[in-house]
Amino acid sequence: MRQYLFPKNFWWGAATSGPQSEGDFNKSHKNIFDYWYEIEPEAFFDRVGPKVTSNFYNSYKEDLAMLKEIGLNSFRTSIQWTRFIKDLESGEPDEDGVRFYNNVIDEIIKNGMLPVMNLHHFDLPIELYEKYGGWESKHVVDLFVKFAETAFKLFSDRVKHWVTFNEPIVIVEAGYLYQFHYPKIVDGKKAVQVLYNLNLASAKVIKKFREMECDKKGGKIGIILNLTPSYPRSNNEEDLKAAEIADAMFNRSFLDPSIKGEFPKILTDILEKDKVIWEASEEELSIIKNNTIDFLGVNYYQPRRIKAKESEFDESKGWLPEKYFDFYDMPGKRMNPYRGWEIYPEGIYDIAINIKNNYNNIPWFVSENGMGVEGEEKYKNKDGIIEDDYRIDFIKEHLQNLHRGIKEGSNCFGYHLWTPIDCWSWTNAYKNRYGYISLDLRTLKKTIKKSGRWIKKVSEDNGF
Ligand code: BGP
Repeated sequence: MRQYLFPKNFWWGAATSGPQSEGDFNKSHKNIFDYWYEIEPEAFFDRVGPKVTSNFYNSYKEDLAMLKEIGLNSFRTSIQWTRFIKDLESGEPDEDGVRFYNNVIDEIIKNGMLPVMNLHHFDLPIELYEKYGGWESKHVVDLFVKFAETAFKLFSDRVKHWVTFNEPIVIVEAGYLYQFHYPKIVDGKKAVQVLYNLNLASAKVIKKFREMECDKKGGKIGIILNLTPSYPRSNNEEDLKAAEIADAMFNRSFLDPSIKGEFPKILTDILEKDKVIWEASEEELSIIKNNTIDFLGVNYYQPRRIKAKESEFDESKGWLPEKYFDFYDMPGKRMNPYRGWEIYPEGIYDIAINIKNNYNNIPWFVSENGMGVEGEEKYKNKDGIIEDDYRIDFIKEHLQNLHRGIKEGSNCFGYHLWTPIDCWSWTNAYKNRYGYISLDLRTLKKTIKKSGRWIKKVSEDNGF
């Protein structure tokens, strides 16, 4: 008997991105990761760069057939700006890019899956960074809208679920605060402008989508945010306040404008007081106000533990969000030691209830969740299949918490694992594997793991 039955038409799927799966074959431009790997290969685990990744450019047919084989009914990937657009200024498409994405979309549909197409997954063309400062520039915002327009024109007849950005806060954090991604700048003021420009870009793309009447033809558009519920160390007032500010900075800074059309006041008050507020015009703010999303994707991996500041903020690096809180290393927390992320399945329930109570119960889905594990080879059985019971348990625990949220009325319509086939990860390259399907880096052979067989049954039964 199924103990956890999910709503009708639930999305059982998985997500990847263009830069992490396709390889750089035939691309007309380089993105910031292609470039960064060229100048600093040692920044990537085992010096493996984004050149081949999972070879999806060449093997998309076989790969998508495998996704069907494990019972998935929906699949997200992203259209690479650097592959799809030939002229970045005019938005004119690249012939081979058009051919490739047309084939991919057709093939997803042919295999009985719903295509979910994302327009940006950290993969800014390097030229736009060098010429204009990338997302620091509002001209780049407008070029992104042109790219989106070309994509809607060519694919919106078949693609009905669009996403403007994947995890835009990561562009801010990794590129402008904590140096995880190129350009590895530490500049709070720039970070704040980038945060605003990304919100503006998302709203402008949504505006374009509606002007082109993609919505009238059954299309829906959303954004994917990595939500990290911010839990205070204690219930004392200082810890609560610190957690509230961290939540406004890392979650509500995109959640509120995307759904309510407005930035949280607690955040804008701080940025104004500290004189680092973004440059914005009335017209832009009204675009943000009037072009909110149809659905939300939530990537959930880990919570954020916060405490009140314990030491004086060091002003020497200029303004940073940590002026208002410290990250809290909670003793005894359960960890994924390979990725260094806390495992806290209850977080997904809290997210479900937060969306229900504070965000008009907007339709949403889990757009990424998953467990990256190093050295999975050692779990191979005699038939060469990886027995990843730890992944099955991880997914089950998260689904149980999600189910509880849905039972209490949260409007969640799907669960996508990161990722269908082991794929390349930013600086970690192929260190940690996340897939339902394994990839042999040497031969590029793909093999379904135990979790892949398991999810097929879950998808067929719509629960477990
Ligand atoms: C998310 C990204 C994905 C993916 C995933 C796993 O933040 O949207 O692109 O990479 O995390 O994380 P990582 O690859 O860093 O281990």
